[in-house]
Order: sequence, then structure tokens, then C-alpha cells
Amino acid sequence: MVPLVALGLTSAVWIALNFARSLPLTDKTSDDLIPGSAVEITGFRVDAWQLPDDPLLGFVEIPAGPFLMGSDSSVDPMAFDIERWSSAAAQGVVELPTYYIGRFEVTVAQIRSFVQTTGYPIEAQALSGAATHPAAFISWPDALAYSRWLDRLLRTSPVTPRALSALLNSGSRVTLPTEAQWEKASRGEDGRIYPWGTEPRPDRATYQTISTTPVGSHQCPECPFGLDDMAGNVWEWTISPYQPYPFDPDNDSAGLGNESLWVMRGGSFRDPPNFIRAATRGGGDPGARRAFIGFRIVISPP
Ligand SMILES: [Ca+2]
Repeated sequence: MVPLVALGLTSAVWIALNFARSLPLTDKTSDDLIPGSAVEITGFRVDAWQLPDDPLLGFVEIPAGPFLMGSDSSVDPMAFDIERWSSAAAQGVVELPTYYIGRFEVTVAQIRSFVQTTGYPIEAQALSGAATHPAAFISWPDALAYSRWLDRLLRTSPVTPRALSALLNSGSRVTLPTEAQWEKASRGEDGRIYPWGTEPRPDRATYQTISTTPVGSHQCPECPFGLDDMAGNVWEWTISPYQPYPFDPDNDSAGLGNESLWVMRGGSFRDPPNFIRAATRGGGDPGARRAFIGFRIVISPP
């Protein structure tokens, strides 16, 4: 069973339209373009494109090492078939080098800052939410355009923390997480079902409800890396196309075509507990813009 494949639109047309529209319009730089894009928000830096007011601007280090990926339906009865690692093994060990991932989903305020600066032609609904909520109505090309913009900014801006500059100068880049990076950041190394353990917990995530909540709404001391909303709030785009396992980082574009879907992870505010599991794989048409789809970003090594 494949969750969310029903999102599909006429993908060939969508891909063509969205890449054509994704070119920045650099003549639109008025502060009035996006009302409220430069407001002060507690916990975020208005001088740093509304990124979190952390030493690494919201990026959290995920140390190098192996983790257990995929689902064993004999251990997790909610597991979908598409999460099985292979015909021979339910789960597989994946080794990843050190990377950094956003503590929060990308917010509406951050998308407003991006659009204000670049004039990027985004759907109006993506700008209409509350500033500290996760950005939604974001297509896969929108998410990639944001990450590429931020990559360029962080490489050249004087406000970039020295540690981030060092990473970027050594070949790392701001992008969307791979499926494996996302899953390790969510469940840690030990194959747990949810970021906090084995049972769904309404005090740890926003799910099975009617709307998103502000990023950072949930304390999760049990979560392996202190990340917020890895379960629920909005689904998060990855840079991985939707393909059968095993996950192969060196062959991530094999079989891509106009009908391809991209993997989304984590479930959303409106989903039941089985969709917010750390191993759940959603497949989304890259042009889909929905109230329940957003993203978070990583700094990925070369
Ligand atoms: Ca999420």
C-alpha cells in the first residue's frame, strides 16, 4: 500500500510549468512586496531571513554513523509494504556521514523573506499563513528554489556564523534532505517507530487535527536530536524520488521520468498515527501544492 500516491496531477505539465516559473525576478525588492515579512518574531532573526536565533541558525548536527532504516511489520504492525527494506530483510543498516538538518520545518515567515528578496512567483496561499507556522502550499520546485537561494545567501552574507561558513566553504550545501537523512534525523539509530518511542503521543506532535501549529510547539526530550515536528504538522519534501528500497544514494535518479513522484516524510496535522511514523513514505507529485505539504532543509556534505 502506497500512502498519498493519489496526490498525482498531470505531472509532466506541472514540472515544465514550475521550472519555467522558478526563475527569480530580481527587480522586485520592495519592502512592501510581502506585508509583514520583516517583523520581529521571538526566537527568530529578522536580520537573518527569519531563521532561528541559534548558534547555527537552526541547523542541528546529526553525527556520522549507521542507523536502522525501513520497517519490520512483525515488530510494527502499522508498517506499509513500501517500507520493507528488501525481499530478504525487513530493515537495513545505512551509514551516513555527518550532516546538519533544520530543527524546525521552514516557516511562513522564512518563505515571505525569500519571496520578498527574490520576487519568486509562489502561490499566494504559501504566504498567507501565520508567520511561525510551517510553510504549506509549497511544491517540490518551490522547496528546492528556497534551499538554493539560502545556500547562495549563507555563502556570502556577513551574518552567517563562522561554523556554517566553514561547512559551506568545504563543499557542503544547503538543500533538501535525502530520504535516508530525513529518517535518521527522525528516529535516530535504533529503529524506533516514532521519534520519541513506540506509541503515538498527542503531546509530542500535531496530527489527527484540523490545522498546523507553530513550529517549536512540542518539547520532545526523548527525540534523538531535539528536532521538532518530524512527526506531523506538515509532510516534508525530500530530494529522493519515490522508488523501491533499498535506498541507494549513488543511484537516486535511476528510473526518473515525467510521471515520477518525490518522497515526502513525516505525515501532517490531518493524518492518523500510522502516517506520522518515522519510516512512513509518502509519494507526492512535484507540482502538488497542498495545505499539508511543506519542507525542512539540510546542510549536506559533498
Ligand atoms: Ca513535519
